[in-house]
Amino acid sequence: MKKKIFSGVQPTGNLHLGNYLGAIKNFVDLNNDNQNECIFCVVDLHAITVNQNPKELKSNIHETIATFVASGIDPQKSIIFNQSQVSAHAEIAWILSCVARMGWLNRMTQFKEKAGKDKEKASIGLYSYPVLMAADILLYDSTHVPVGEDQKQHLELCRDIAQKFNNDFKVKDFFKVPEPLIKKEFSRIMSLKDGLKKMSKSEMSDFSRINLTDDKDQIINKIKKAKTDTLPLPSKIEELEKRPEAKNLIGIYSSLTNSTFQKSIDKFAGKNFSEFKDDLSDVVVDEISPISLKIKELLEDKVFLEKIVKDGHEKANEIASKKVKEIHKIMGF
Ligand code: AQP
Repeated sequence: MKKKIFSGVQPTGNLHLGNYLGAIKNFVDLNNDNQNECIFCVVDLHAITVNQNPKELKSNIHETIATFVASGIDPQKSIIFNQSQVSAHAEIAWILSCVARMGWLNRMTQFKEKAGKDKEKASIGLYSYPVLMAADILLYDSTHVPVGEDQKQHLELCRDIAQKFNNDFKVKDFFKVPEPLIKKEFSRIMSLKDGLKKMSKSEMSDFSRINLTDDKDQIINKIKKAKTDTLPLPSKIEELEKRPEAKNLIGIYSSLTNSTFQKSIDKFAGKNFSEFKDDLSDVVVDEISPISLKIKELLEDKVFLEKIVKDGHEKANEIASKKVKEIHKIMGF
């Protein structure tokens, strides 16, 4: 049985090393495995749960597609498309929002974090975002969803919604209950300025993240300025627990060198941060610079980028429309 893979990235600008190591790098590996059918979506309907400038959104959509391709996703093998172009996503999100329970959504920590103290002023879309995410996944009979650790809770909600729909309408296995694909180690990359906060596109300081469009000098400079502590690097994993910034940087190094925490710790034990940061800069530059250059090159060719999403849209729409017809029948519409 082929695995059906689905995942999305919001076109909210500043795609960063966290998005890459937590999600996109995984997408590329899945794309390269012929046992998989992959669909990667630019989730622009999710992006508008917070204010967006339409011009910037358009350019961020192009940048996200360019990032997918520059990172190594092959549009001939995988479907790449734009969520807003397939109207089934919004329609099925409505139906699923009549299945999901308020109590389930009230538990979502991402809403609490993103809405902050002013939750009365947050959009309804920000609150119901995980239901739209469930529609995205379930429309394509996805079996596996590669995401960063921060999306685990939303995926559990998606599974609950699928099971409740199947039970309520007595349609056993109609919606496939998807499995998360979350890397065990290094699944959450933290801010370079605060090891307790996740690296994020919307963080004000550009020095908190390595953007996938950063050039060599910017990467070196950001790593040089990354927050650390005054101690030398430890020799035991347990010692990292109280040192979040050191843990994060060693995690990034290990992830990029396909190594383990322990091996990286063994390599740098007792050394000072400036020595480690030189090596870290080298591996980040080696991985990210070619992607950054390729993104810039692809962004010059908007016709090519538009063609990718047009082709992807046709394929995605065909699959989704079939599922919508079946859902209509089940619902009695
Ligand atoms: N810091 C992170 N570490 C590991 N994985 C991460 N992801 C995001 N941040 C990290 C994963 O990247 C994928 C795409 O994320 P998204 O664009 O859909 O939205 P997000 O999770 O809300 O990303 P940001 O950067 O945190 O954006 P803002 O600042 O707008 O909230 C997802 O699979 C996610 O897990």
